[in-house]
Amino acid sequence: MMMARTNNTEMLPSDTLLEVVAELCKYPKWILFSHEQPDGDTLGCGSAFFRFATRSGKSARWMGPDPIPAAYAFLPGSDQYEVAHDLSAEEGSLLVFIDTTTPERTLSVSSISGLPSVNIDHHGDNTRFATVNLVDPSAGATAELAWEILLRMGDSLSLDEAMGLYAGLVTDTGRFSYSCTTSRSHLIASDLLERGIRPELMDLLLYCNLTPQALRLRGRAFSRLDYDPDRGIAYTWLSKSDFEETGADFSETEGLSSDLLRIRDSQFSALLVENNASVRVSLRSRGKISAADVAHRHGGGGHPNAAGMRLPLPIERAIDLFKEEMLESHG
Ligand SMILES: [Mn+2]
Repeated sequence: MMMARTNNTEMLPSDTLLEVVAELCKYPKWILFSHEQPDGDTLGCGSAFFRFATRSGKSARWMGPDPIPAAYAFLPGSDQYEVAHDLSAEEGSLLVFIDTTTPERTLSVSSISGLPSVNIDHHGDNTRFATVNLVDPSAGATAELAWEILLRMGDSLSLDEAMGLYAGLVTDTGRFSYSCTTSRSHLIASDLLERGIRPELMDLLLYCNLTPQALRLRGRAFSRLDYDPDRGIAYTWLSKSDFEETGADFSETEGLSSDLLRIRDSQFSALLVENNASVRVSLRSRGKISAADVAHRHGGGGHPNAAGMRLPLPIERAIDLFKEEMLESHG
């Protein structure tokens, strides 16, 4: 499998990647950060780095501001994941930010400026806040960068580590369907299969894990779908009472915004979810309208095809604002 990496110039490591590898080798203790509302990529990579550290005699902590959703509890090491909001890092440790656009997206680390840190990400809007910043927007998932890094650390990958990387790769590429998917994504998947990953088992773990409550919640969201056929814009919403009445959890809206784009000729979708005093908006796009642009106007962030933001409004006002904005900007 090394063949794939040496024959393809795209796979030659950048100086920055080698710098990240050098930093990781140098420090005996890693503190791994996953971002808020963690997804399969930030968690899958975190799991892989965490297991790799433990196996290679380093000490590691893995943490983030939000708990790991039940769907990702199968990831190796997730039982040792720490939910925290701030941290005073000990000297001699390396801070490793994974899939995290800005430091605000994870827990706050006091006096981060004085500490060695690496930032491994594929979001184009990453603010390059660390000492060493490996930001590669051409990567379909941070897992692609993590794979390259871990293999450069002079060791093989265990099945546990391969599992984390595969989870990140599959979820962030939308099961190899988004435009961010490249031949490199498939080469890495191929390598992970060679290492023992069984795709049908990963599919069971990652996608066949819904509760009946989650399906009932989806039913509510689909039943009040609003669709503008001229612009190809689909949106729907969920209120706090939808969660109370179905018994579904807030994390169980995962994938719902993408499902709206399954409407023929649809271009853009939004899911508005009432959560405490604000509304969380998940945006998905086929590209004509940049989801990241819409999110940035409201203090959110993400990719052109998938982004999110939070509106400090009651659900009715948030829906009105969304309708007005989509009519004004793209009418
Ligand atoms: Mn990612």
